Amino acid sequence: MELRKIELLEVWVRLVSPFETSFGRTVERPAILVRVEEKGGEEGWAEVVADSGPWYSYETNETAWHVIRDFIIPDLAKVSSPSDFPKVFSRIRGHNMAKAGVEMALWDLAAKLESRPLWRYIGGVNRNILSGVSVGVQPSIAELVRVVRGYLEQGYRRVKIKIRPGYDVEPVRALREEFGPDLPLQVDANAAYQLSDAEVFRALDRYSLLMIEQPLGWRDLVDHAALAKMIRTPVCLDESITDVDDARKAYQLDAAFVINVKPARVGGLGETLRIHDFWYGVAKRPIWIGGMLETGVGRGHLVAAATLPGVRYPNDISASSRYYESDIVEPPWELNKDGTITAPERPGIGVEVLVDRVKKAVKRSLERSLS
Ligand code: OSB
Ligand code: MG
Repeated sequence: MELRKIELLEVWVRLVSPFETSFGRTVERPAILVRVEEKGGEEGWAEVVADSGPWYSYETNETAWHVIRDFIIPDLAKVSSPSDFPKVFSRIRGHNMAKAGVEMALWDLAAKLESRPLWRYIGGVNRNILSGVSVGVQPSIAELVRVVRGYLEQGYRRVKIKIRPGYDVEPVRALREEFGPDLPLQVDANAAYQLSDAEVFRALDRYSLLMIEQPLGWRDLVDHAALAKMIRTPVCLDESITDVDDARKAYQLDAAFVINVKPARVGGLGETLRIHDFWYGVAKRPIWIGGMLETGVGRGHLVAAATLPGVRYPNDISASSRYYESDIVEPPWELNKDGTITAPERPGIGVEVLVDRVKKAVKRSLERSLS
């Protein structure tokens, strides 16, 4: 592919309800939409998910804008396929969300140039992906039960709740009491605990959770390995895995049974595939695909990744309506009655970006010619 142009469009999108985790509360979030265009006029789209503050990771929408504008765009013309991306930008340490935003736009473009759906283009096999829902910390246990019941009625196949010190065993106990032992249930601590909180994990261990996600430090592997030996519940890593090398080390230390792979966190779809091929293909362990409250644009890349054969648990990929009043793509992402989302057969991510709506809402933009 010969790239002709790149555009960045930053919009702020408001969630249908606030999303609260151990690191903070999100009501509205920035999304930097990336549009690349090649010489024949074909386009590719993706999204930078970095939040307004360095809470989940050190990146923000400001650092991502800076890194893309000043360090990625100047060398972007050297890239002639998405798989070149890591080589060309190997000098840039970290900033995976910034990299992923551009890299994934190239994957969408590459698939469209071959008139193939992105999920088939990257080797996906399961067209109907299992959709789970990630439920933020709620103001009360009664409210949590009510919110979860609503999602189950809509058809979501698995529930993940956010936990933090003081809001952990009690919400899990309440959900088990209300919905029984068969509800596929898991928890995500977003690195809010320490190994010395072992008592909490031993208590959670009695509730047959599918997994416990990122209980300990956001860069830790060693303490997670120690915790994994103490409990039966499988340990899942999110924040701690930023590339395939981290995955290899996690395997060597036995720090996790499962990885929540977020394409944005690991620098894009290329690294997603490498982690998949190692964790599933070599280590013979399962992955699933996590989200960052993406708009319909980023959701397209998540859906594609979730069709990979090593995805063995339901994903944090819900319908557009779970996040936004009106999404910025057409058609919006919908949940089937059986709790799956169907990967489209249209080329690329398979949804049209509502460019007029985006341009009306845009907070800042940048356009650079690449030829
Ligand atoms: O830890 O998985 C996480 C959202 C923002 C930041 C971190 C996380 C999450 C989620 C939501 O859990 C997943 C989704 O997009 O539905
Ligand atoms: Mg997580």
